[in-house]
Order: sequence, then structure tokens, then C-alpha cells
Amino acid sequence: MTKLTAQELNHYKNKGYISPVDALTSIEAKEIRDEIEKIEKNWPKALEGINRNYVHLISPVFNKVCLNKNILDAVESIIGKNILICGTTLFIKNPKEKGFVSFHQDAKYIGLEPHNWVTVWVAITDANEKNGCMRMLPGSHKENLKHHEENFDENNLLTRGQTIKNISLDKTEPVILKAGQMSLHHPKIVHGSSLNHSDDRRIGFVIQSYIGSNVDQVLGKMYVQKARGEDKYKYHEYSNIPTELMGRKEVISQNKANEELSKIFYFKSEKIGKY
Ligand SMILES: O=C(O)CCC(=O)C(=O)O
Repeated sequence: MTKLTAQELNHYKNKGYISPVDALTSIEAKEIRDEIEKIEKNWPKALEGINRNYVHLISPVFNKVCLNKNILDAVESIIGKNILICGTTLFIKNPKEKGFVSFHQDAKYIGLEPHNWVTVWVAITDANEKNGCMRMLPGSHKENLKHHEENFDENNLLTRGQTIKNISLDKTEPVILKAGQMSLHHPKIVHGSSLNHSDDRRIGFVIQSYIGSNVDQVLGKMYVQKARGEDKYKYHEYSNIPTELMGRKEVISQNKANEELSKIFYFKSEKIGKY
């Protein structure tokens, strides 16, 4: 059991995130990296743009991560025992590229209400200050949703380049993880990440997010999968479970889900971004 300890849970409640928590073994993390690199080699566009989302629908290996017991035990400590998986995203920063993530709050544009949900960031490679790990502004989850400027910067890995301005870096805390460890963060915590200055990739497999079955999608439609417990609310449509890497059925499911996701991401947006 890796249920969060009382101390870890207090950290989450006070600061809005908890890390590091053990999730996968380093061998399992390497298997995920291999799966990513196999897809990139054989289907070069398959993880690009909007396709970096709902990746658990195209690969049984990714899907298995979402059902990992260590992860679900920790998630259960935060949102309770009725857990749905409602999305995954790969956040990859390659060396020498200029990718960054501006400071933002996840709850701003995602339409998941109430905020009984949590995002799990699983490190597939080590994540540290050199390669642009996430940084959290502790306690910011207790504040309201903030104004975000929509900059659509082409190196910003967020959909609209949504940015909360004037966050002082020295008030933020780095989320340093070894490959296989995870962090869990609150829908309203202010967080972001900077450039990768290392010689290797920085890869996060992000379950975005685990939601309690009482959480509805108020801006559109999301496809879910049951992770644990009961879904007595039945707010969402269920996705197919992948049985084959990049099979026809799998790709159709991902495309359908991403088409709906795009409508949520760009709800009332003046422009459509890269993702
Ligand atoms: O991977 C990153 O650097 C940022 C990811 C992020 O913003 C998130 O998981 O909510």
C-alpha cells in the first residue's frame, strides 16, 4: 500500500501538491520511455500536437500505468475511492528545444466541477532543475482562479500559452523526481516549468486527471475509464480499453476523444493553438 501518510496528506492540503511519491520501478519507467520512442519511430506524427493527449487510449502499456496500484492508492487518499481516469498527456521537453510551461492553474480552462480531482505527473525520465522540472507555488490552491493572459507562444507547451504573470521564482518549489516517481497536484495550484538545459529528454506522463465520480464536465464531453470504486453519477461516456498498440479501433477512440477535448481546451478562445 502506498496510501499517502498523514504527513504527506497534510503537505498536499497545505501546499497544494505532494512529491516525490513512489509509483513505478525504474524498469517500468524505462518501458514507458521505450513505448514512447517506438511510437515516435514507427508513427512519427502519432504523439504530436493534439495527439499528445489521451495517449492511454492507443497503448495498453500507457493504459496500464493509469491503473497502477501505487498511483491509485495515493489518488484515493486525496479524492476518495470512486475514481475515474479522464485524460492523459505527454509533456516532453527535448534537449536543445525551447519548450516551457508558463505559470498557470489547471482548473482555469478544463471545466471539471467540483474540484474533486487531482493531476498525477509520473516521471518517465528524472526531472530536476537542470532539465526543467515543474515548479509549484505553495499554498496558491487556496486562492481563487487568477487572470491568465493568452499568449499562444509557440514554445509554450500549454494550449493557449495561458500565463499568470508576475510569479516570483524564488517563492516556488521545484518538483524533483527520479524516473518512476510521481507528484500529485491540486486543480488550482499555480505551477509551470522552464527550459530543458540537459542533454537528454525530460518526459512526464501525466494523468490529467483522476476525477471523483461526482465530477462533471461543464464545458463539453470527456471520455473516462473506471479506475476504482463505483460510478453512480454516470456523468461521462466510457472510452474503449486498448488491446493493441496503435490499432485501428484504438486510434479511432483517441481521435474521437481528442476532437471533443479540443472543443473544451479552446472554448471561447479567439485562436486554436498547437495542442
Ligand atoms: O510538464 C510540465 O512541465 C508541466 C505539466 C503541467 O502543467 C501539468 O501537469 O499540469
